[in-house]
Amino acid sequence: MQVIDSHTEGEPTRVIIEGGPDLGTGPLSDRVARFRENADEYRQFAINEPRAFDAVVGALICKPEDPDCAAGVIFFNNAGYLGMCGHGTIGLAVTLHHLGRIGLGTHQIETPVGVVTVDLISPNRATIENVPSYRHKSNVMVEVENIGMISGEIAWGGNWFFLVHPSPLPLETDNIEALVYLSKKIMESLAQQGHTGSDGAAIDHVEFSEDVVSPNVDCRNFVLCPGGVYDRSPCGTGTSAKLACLAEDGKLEPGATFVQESIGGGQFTAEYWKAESVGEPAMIIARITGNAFIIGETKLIGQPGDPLAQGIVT
Ligand code: PYC
Repeated sequence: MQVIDSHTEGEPTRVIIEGGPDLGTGPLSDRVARFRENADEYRQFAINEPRAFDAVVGALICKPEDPDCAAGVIFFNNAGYLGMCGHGTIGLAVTLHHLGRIGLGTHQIETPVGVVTVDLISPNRATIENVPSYRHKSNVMVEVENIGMISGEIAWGGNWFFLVHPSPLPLETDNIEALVYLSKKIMESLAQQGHTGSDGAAIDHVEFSEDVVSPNVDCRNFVLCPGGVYDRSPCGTGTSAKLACLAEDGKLEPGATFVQESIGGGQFTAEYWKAESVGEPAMIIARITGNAFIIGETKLIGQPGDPLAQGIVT
């Protein structure tokens, strides 16, 4: 299997460019189901230790159904499959450009949850225009064993998020272990207490955020991803969900710049406008800009007789 690795504001993306599964044709939502049911060993091979580590997000390039799209993509990680991935789409665009498959400018990319637009501003900087995002519920109370009640919002940004603001713990790197522990407990409690997205899907990302008093940054965040690791970037789908909540509360005007910083210091510059939508909930379109850099071109090998040829399956 041939892969290209990049990082977007610190968060890795591994794009499979050769040797991935053939998932046939049809909507990407059907192809991701085939990937999960019939070809999950490819995900494990590409993403599990020792070939990768838990924070890596994989991206399988697929032929798009829509001829106007430059590519289709299915994102996956150590736990399974993602609807969309903001940092991964920026990494994918930079990778496709590195391969000479796309030029600078605007391209459409098909994902299992809809078409996104990516504007490749330079070989290492891109803006994505995400699928419509919205807040599903506010003031959701979840009881976390030995911790107490935590209040948050449920929002869609291409994945389902539970957003807690202000963060229950200071967003400092010394607290990462405690933040991972607490956000995992919240994610488990959400599932146990029956909180889901509007479509009944699991809420598989938890975001803590805090306002930042600085001329260059508006907000710092910490995002727990489905596989129990935190996003090293400010999380594109999480930032989209956050913008949807700010828009609903009238705390951020359409077109106003919002700089989101990750706990590790990577930054996304974001803005939104109101999507044309009928009725409730009100939808927004988030635009997220960030940098990505190529860090490796690798051939992944599985030798006969290797008991861990699939990687370490947990
Ligand atoms: O950037 O949307 C994102 C993302 C989701 C999971 C990891 N990164």
